[in-house]
Amino acid sequence: MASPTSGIVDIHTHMYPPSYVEIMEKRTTIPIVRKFPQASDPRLILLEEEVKSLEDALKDPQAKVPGRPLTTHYSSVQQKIHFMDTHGIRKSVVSLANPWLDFLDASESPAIAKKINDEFSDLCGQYPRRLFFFAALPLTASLEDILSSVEHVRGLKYCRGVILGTSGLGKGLDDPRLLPVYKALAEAKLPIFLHPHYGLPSEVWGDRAGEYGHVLPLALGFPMETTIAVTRMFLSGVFDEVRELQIILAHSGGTLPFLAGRIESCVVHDGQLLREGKLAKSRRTVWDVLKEQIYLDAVVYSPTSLKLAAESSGADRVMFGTDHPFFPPLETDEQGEWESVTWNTAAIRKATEGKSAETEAILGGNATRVLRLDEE
Ligand code: 5CU
Repeated sequence: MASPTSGIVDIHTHMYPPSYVEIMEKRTTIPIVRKFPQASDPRLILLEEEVKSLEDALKDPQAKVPGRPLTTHYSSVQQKIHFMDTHGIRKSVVSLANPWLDFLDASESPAIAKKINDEFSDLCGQYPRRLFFFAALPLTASLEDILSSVEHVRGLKYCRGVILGTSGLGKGLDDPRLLPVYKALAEAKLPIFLHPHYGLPSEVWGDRAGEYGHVLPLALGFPMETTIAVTRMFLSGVFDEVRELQIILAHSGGTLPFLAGRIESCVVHDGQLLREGKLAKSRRTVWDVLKEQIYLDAVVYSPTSLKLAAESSGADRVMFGTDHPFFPPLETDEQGEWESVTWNTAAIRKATEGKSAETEAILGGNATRVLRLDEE
């Protein structure tokens, strides 16, 4: 077992606290938790691509079980600490997993947000200096309620930012109605942790998608969703309008580091943008925003990709993450080491070989500095 004092910080690690699991148990559509006679653990069904297998399993007890097993890794804080100790992780910034509060009615989301954020705060309080959290916002509620929620979470001792999906108030993150929320978050010094959930429309995966398991929606749909969301933010001018806004992108920014050059080229070759006066010499490029307002997690599983992330944003802006409890080992004991974690630590060490200050920074130093994890 690795030492829990090695200074590794995990900023991409999720939980569904018990009250959120209870909500999912009562639901009839995704996100849903259901028991099936053909499986010992209850199943957690989250993604649009899993709906067909949910329907099949409800009709036929011989059918393949849908979703993933809802093990203690999803909802037990003791299990989180065990996982951290097993992988030498000293501190974690835990967040509610997708789809957060996106599916709740406006009449209930503010109260549920408060309850869940308080629950996260209490869980962190059980392990001071080891656990912090990104809060969830009730984005289906009124602007007034969302801003009250920001006020509430900024007062919670262990809160270090908010986790946000890409839907915003229903029209994406370039929606001007979100500007007051971005301004409130910037003013409260709460970074956004931007995380995908919706992927791409199922049709793009083709007729044979069922043969390929979760690979297409998770390996490609998730990162493209993030890339599109943050590019829309960039094009709409959000980053110029709210210069203090800080955003951490899941999965190393999706494909943003790889596509930033192409985005820039498309911008400067667009006649409409030129006519509208949006191509002034003084404009900030995607590269500027990547280096000034964007942080990237290191959940990318490859030294080649990690080098690109670190070069795009700066090695001082990339932060280790695990995506726990997703991607457990399939053939070894879940209480032992997870390959989905060791791939990422190995990628960081390889990508920063010979530059130990960068290795330490990405594994924990950056998160500690940016998210104030040495303060209690
Ligand atoms: O396996 C999955 O579906 C997921 C998910 O839903 N959310 C996430 O963060 N990682 C994997």
